[in-house]
Amino acid sequence: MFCFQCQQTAHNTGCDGKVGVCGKKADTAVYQDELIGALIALANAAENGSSTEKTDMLILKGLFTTITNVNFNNVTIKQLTEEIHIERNRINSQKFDDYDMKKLWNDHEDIRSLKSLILFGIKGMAAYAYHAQALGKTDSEVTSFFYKALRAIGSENDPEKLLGLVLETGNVNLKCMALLDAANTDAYGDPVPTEVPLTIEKGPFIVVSGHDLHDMKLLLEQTKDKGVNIYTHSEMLPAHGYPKLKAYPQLKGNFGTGWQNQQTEFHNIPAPILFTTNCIMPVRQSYCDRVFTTSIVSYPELVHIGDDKDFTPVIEKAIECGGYDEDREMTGMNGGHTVTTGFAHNAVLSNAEKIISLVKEGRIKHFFLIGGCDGASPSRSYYSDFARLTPPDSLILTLACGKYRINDMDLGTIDGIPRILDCGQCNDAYSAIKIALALAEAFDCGVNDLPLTLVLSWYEQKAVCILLTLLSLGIKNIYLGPTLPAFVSKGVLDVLVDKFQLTPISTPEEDIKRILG
Ligand code: FSO
Ligand code: SF4
Repeated sequence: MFCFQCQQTAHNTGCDGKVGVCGKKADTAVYQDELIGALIALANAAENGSSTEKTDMLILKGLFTTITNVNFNNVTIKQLTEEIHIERNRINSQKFDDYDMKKLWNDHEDIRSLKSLILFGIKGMAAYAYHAQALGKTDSEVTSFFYKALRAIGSENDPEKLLGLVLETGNVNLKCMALLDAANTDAYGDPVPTEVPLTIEKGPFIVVSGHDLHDMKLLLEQTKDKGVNIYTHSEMLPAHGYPKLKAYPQLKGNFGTGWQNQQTEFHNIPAPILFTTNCIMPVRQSYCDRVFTTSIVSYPELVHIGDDKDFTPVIEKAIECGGYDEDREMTGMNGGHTVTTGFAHNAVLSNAEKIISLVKEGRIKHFFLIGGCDGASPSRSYYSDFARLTPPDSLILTLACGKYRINDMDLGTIDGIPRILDCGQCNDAYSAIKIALALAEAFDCGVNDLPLTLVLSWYEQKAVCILLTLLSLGIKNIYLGPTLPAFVSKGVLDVLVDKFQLTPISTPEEDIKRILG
């Protein structure tokens, strides 16, 4: 096997043994490569314009399936590859061979690096497009870019053209995140600031993980008046901010912290866990009979809730497990008892005038975006240490699962505005971008001239497409950690540093000094 698509890749060079650091086995990695090779052939077969909505859906599913911590199941991966072959033959009677991914992994390191940025970027974007599609929103520019990018991975070898496509991936992903933002807010309303308890009330409950708000809504509907409470986990936390989701009284609070702690946090849990997307980790014996998957998530021998979205087995399991006998007080990573979410673009920008006058009065001197994915590496304590060191006259925007390192900290308020503002899931980077652009407009300057610093943590491929979006917007001086991606070659890194001053994190003390100095 060879895989180097995520931050925890072995030795920061690549997983190439019998099993990857994430638990993905060598044969699964090979089947995932074959799936991507089949998608490239499908994109080639569709070049004459013969693709249909079914083809588009297979492209999204195929890319999403190969994201880190989504699918560990050889059977469903092979089934999907077979469906892709059938579709390729259906839309074009000419013969199109699958692309051999070994060609890519063995290519010149700069070409491999540029194509990896495109491939991993469109994997992340496919997840966002899939969620938007579940709510009935598609965008032809976003859809057709998947085909264009896949074809280029199979055949383009001009580094300049590939670099252009890397930035185009970021640009199209901005449209895709806007599409998902519109889908979520049209369906469930604009998020409002909401304090979320971390205490688990006694009685039956279900823990819902992942990003899919549509699945969350369906489960809330199906648990109405059933005496079963619902708790969010990891990236599902922002669900609490959406008016049409928070209206369900059984949506009680949040369970646990970032995805990487699930094996300890789910140990002997008296409740089922539903994974709607990544990040699922290899399931331990002490809770394996209580884990359910749906949508693209797949794991051998777990019960999968199919497209009919009948969550009865999950609800029955919750009743059977019974939950805790007494309310169970839990805390966040810093000992806090609640966390707050719901500061998406609408909520923050409705306070824009106040924020602008606080800046003018010198009471807010700097904005930080400290966010992105979490992960197991001990060096990720950088982000909590960094947040603690930020001066009291600064505001911190946060998003994605990396927020759990800071979201229960009490960093106080500035004139009633909490110093930590949770914009939402990773795709809600769109909100952070909207906020930054609005501030730049108010101060009549460019985003790079604002007293704003982005301090990002990355883990999997959604973070890749978000980083590309930020670069495509010309945002400079981004601090990135905990390590730089293994798939970025020295030559490509030099270009990114030269063009965008992309900066690897050092220590919180040094970085803060450099930023504010
Ligand atoms: Fe995290 Fe996992 Fe949202 Fe990712 S739960 S790591 S970037 O899937 O997608 O932030
Ligand atoms: Fe290794 Fe990450 Fe690939 Fe898993 S997804 S095999 S940890 S590089």
